[in-house]
Amino acid sequence: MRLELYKAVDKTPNMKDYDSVYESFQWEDTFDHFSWSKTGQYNMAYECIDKHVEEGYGEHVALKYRDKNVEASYTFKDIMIESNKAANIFRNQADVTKGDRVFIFMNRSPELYFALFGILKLGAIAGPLFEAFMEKAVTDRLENSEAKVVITTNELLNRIPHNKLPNLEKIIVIDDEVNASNDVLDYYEYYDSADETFDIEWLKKDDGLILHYTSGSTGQPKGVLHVQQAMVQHYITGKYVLDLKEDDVFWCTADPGWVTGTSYGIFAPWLNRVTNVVFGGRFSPEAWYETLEKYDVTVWYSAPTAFRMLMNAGDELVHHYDLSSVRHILSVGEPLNPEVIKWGNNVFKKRIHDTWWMTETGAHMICNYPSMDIRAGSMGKPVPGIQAAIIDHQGNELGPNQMGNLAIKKGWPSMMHTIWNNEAKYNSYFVDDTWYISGDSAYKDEDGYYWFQGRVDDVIMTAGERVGPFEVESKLVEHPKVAEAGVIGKPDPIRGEIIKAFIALRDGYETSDELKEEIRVFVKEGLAAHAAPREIEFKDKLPKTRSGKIMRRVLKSWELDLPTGDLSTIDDD
Ligand code: 6R9
Repeated sequence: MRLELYKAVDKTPNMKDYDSVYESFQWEDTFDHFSWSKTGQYNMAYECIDKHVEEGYGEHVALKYRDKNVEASYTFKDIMIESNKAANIFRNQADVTKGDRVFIFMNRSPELYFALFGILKLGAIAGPLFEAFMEKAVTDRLENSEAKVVITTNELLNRIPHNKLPNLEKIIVIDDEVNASNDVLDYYEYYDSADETFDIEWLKKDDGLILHYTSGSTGQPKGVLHVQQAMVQHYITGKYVLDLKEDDVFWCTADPGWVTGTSYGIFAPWLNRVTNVVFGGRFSPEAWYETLEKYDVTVWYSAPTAFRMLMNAGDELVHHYDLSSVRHILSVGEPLNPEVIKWGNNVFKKRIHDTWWMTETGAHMICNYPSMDIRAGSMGKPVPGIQAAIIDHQGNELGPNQMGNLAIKKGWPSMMHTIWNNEAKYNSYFVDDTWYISGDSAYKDEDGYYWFQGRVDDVIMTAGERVGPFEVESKLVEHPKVAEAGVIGKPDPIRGEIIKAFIALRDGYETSDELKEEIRVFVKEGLAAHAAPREIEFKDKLPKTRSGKIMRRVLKSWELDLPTGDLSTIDDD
């Protein structure tokens, strides 16, 4: 039996007419919504949580959490108090202050969300780390950001090589029975006596908010820094794209280790004061349908891989659940294929709305809106306030139906502020200091709809997760039997792409299936499960430029059985 009656949510879209809103929209028009328009002082935690309590919505349910053991519900007031306690503990025990990088390395749990807002209330920069990261992935990120504190659990603690990280002062463990020491603190030892009130640290619009590490085609993962003013875009896209309204129950399935899990798994719903569902367990079609049904989810944001996995579980299963509360479904992360759209139409009697954006853009860029005619296969049209274009390598705008680089006019509120410790990398994203170059190729049709074509670079999108080949290759060559490795994305019907590694062994080692498995496990345990190659092929030698750079383009051609093209045009850098 349902615990609560489903409250019907008004089905009229928040944005009733895309064209006229797009024409007249100014970012400034949204500023009134925020307290800083009067005070000049910013803090994301205040706008997401405390403000709602002050305005009389303290008892409104903010978070509904479930995993296989726990089910819990928290009001905005509960989260305010819990995050105040967290902020006090972090300040008093670990001396966290404004601008410090504090990482959260936890599986999804209510405490992760309390800790995150505790960090933000201190004016510190939160760095979420995906729970599947193993030691190398964790070390690279903590080292690059010079993190001062990590919040974690007993299970993940041994993946943080404390002694190799001179800047890391404290690790705070939120768990039962913590083995505390000088630098490893037991959160609950301080919890009962921690004050329930906290004076929020007020910030400027360009002060740091969150640091997400993401992969490019070369180099180590880079730290994309977002700042406080990103909230303008989180709020307005929550309203126009997610179509969030009072009484909505929203579920974003992404983990906060990825940008979708923070911008839309945390900030957008809470800036819009809606109930946010978090499912902490492993994926299973039953558990997912059950979550939709149990919480009467009205707006659901997920990814093509997840939809394809549900689709594979069969339509029969769906009939065991009452999914009639769902009124709006959205997708992100990979191309949304027509079969999935068809499945959505059948099963939910709803059109799945595609949204396009990236870690670096911080929020939605090109989307399908409830108010707009959708063209299946198109990513939609730019968000109000965003100017997009297709440009060539020189930065010239191309006309309709011409394929080129998808670019965005610099200066939107949620644009990354910098790449941590790498100004040159940041600058390399822009042409003429005007256009941000996405790295995706696309074209625009006569009516202004954008159509995704692929990545310009070698970045792999596997099951909606962005994996840089370089990071995987670097790990592979650490294996004592591997001499050289080249990694590509291989098309896959469920996951979009899978990671395939071409490997040349050191002299004296024989190829075998056991060795493939050994290498896979090596990456899985050293870097992350999702970064481990699903396929490995041994080669005597890998194709390289004269300077020794592995030519992934040639590997891809081998894989797809395409001509390898004119090899002399490959960059010789
Ligand atoms: C939010 C997120 C960004 C890359 C992006 C593109 C791919 C995202 C897409 C899409 C086709 C869509 N991508 N949305 N491809 N259709 N609707 O996913 O961020 O992890 O940084 O990945 O994902 O290639 O460049 P991130």
